[in-house]
Amino acid sequence: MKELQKRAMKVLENNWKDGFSIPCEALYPFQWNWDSGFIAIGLAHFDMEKAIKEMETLLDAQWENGFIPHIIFHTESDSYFPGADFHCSYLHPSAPKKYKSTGMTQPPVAGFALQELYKISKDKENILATIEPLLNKVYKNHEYFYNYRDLHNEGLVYIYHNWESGTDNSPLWDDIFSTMQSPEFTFERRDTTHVDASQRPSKKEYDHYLNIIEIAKTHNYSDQKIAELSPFLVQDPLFNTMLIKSNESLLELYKIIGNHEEKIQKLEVWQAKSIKSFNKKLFNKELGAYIHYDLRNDKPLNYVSSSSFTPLYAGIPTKENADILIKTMMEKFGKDHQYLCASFDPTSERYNPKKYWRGPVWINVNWILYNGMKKYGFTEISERIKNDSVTLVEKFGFYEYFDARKSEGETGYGGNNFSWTAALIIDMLNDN
Ligand code: 2M8
Repeated sequence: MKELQKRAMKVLENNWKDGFSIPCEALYPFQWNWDSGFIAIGLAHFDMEKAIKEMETLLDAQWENGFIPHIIFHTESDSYFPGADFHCSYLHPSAPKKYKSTGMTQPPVAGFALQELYKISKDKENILATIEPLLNKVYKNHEYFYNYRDLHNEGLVYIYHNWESGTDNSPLWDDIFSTMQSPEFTFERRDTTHVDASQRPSKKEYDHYLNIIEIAKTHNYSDQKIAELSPFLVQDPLFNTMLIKSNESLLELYKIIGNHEEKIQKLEVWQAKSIKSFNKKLFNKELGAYIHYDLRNDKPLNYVSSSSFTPLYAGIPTKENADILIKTMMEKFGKDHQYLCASFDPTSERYNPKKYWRGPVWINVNWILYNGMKKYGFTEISERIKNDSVTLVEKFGFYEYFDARKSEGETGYGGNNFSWTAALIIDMLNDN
């Protein structure tokens, strides 16, 4: 076994907290939704029991209406803001009494994460029986999305907060925040006590983040009211790709298991509608990339980010559009002096190579792109993105994010000993 894999396993072992993993010490001391899915994939390579437990714990926090929260506050900790007392998920009538959580969600990775567990497992029969009840929860979650988050019944679901996107402070959101008059909140930041402020969002941005939550809380996190009133309402290509890929995983697994006809039919209808609208509404030919759509202000957000290329992972683009995507990526993000793949267009004025989701490379997105490129047969570039990911981690450690500029990078950024970085490096090292 490679030395790097051993080190990665150690990171995951240290971040394991009795039933779930934290993304990293101090900076993120609770369970995060999409982190858990990626972490489970890494765990599955050396400890399947923990991998399953990670998913069970996440899905145990599901609400009665199918919703799965973005953070589950299993323990008390004052090293993170905003905590359970700010989010007040109990305001929603469907929230369980058992867990404190947020009232927002994150990219729905659980479906494909469970399929990865199935693929990695050596005992196919056993794993299918174990994950079947979990798949049913994920199905219920997708039902929630299509029932409550698909405003125009077009198969594209919205997010109502930038924290739901996972790409928290992407320059994409600047246009939306400029339409908002958020009050100045008084609060104590905790993230900037763990990480240099130059690598984190600004106070003004946090005011917007808190403002959107306050609006949702005023209406007890009612989906209907949020759709009506939230100043942030976006159809995000990364988020919808995760949903479509997870639909596909549910379909494939249900077909193997058998006796799930009704669900299969429903999934096929969702899938066809989603993919059609996705290509029609979110592909921008001039930019040669998928874009986000601002539903609140009814306009496309015409920017290229690493999210623009993720639809490859769910087989959404035609072969012709896949070629266009790769061309755009190589021209803007893939020059010899750059590691793939910066999180935002390096040729844009808004690009910041050190600041969180405004430019740095993230290993979870690289993993999504790696698998997407492989699917379409772009072998050379998929190998490059894997090698770039491994090189960055070998050089700097298991950081949260990295500088895409080869000349500038002296260290990784954000949290260190970061779980999904470790987990997905393990998965890529084991994929030949
Ligand atoms: C980051 O987000 C959290 C809020 O959810 C934060 O900054 O406090 C994002 O990178 C998000 O995608 C990730 O899931 C989370 C935990 O790793 O950290």
